Amino acid sequence: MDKKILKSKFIGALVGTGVGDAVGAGFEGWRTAEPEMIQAAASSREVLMYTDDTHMMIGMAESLVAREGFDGEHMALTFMRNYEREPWRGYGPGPPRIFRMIRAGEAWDKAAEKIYPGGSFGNGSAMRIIPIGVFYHDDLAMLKDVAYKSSQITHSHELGKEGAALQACAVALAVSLEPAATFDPQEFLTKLGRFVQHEVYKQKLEKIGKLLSKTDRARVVAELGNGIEAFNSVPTAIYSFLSHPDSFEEAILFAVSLGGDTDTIAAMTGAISGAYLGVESIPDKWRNKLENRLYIEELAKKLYEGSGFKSNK
Ligand code: AR6
Ligand code: MG
Repeated sequence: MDKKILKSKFIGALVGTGVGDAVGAGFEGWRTAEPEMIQAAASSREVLMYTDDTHMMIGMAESLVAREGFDGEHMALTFMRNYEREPWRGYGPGPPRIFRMIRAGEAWDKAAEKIYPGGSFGNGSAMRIIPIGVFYHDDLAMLKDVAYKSSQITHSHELGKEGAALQACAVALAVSLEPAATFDPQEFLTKLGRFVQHEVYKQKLEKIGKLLSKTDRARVVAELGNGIEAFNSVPTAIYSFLSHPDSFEEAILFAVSLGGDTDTIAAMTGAISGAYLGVESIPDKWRNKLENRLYIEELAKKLYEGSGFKSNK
């Protein structure tokens, strides 16, 4: 693939996360939201502020760049320090408890097992996984291994880890697609189906395939979910992208219109769409107003430059 295109896809994935997160943030918990209302809310704001989703995604990118690949302890400490500087970003209940345990001396890969039965299956480890998705896009076996390990920091439940790996894979496949080739959503789903192991996700992917010919929002929510659990949000983000593969804006408006955990579902949708279409596909009216956009772009460029020399500790 042309280097300029690949670089634009890396930047599109990270900026797409931030824009989706920020555009969706005002609608969290809504039953549904009309696209006109979503547009109006975004244009009424001077700065599009992001939430914990993008904040953690930034921490993941910072750690991958600093360590030239995955280093679990470094990543956990980066998440913890970022949280301590900006605890007001709207974090879920689990991660702050884990950061306090790590601060008190608990091992980075053990703390998460102490909250919730079997660990968390919230979508918190999938919403931040985008840097791993782009950095390891050409090695899906390593991507899966690293996605699981990164999830272990805060989300140790199998369904949390698998959700993070699935989102990483969707981003990686989107990065790898040649923009000039014809896009085949069913082929994209087949590749994701080969990648996942868990029945819960395999069934959701099958449902996505059947729902693609329809555009019934209520049915999408009923069958795929729009909740805080990884299995009720990652498949919904994949659907939002696959049903609007040619337009970043349409994909985001659709994701937010579904209501529920709108910031996270739109963040994950924006990541996949931006990874496929590149940063130029993100409307200027949103991109230019994204908080910390230049820093997020700089991180994406560093990930792009470092992605030839990956490590996995
Ligand atoms: N059993 C029952 N409920 C669970 C379990 C479990 N094993 N695991 C998770 N939950 P958490 P996150 C439920 O706390 O994933 C922000 O708004 C439980 O109700 O690990 O980082 C972001 O924008 C728990 O409170 O946090 C995202 O929307 C919830 O899942 C979201 O929060 C979240 O899991 C990310 O949250
Ligand atoms: Mg959030």
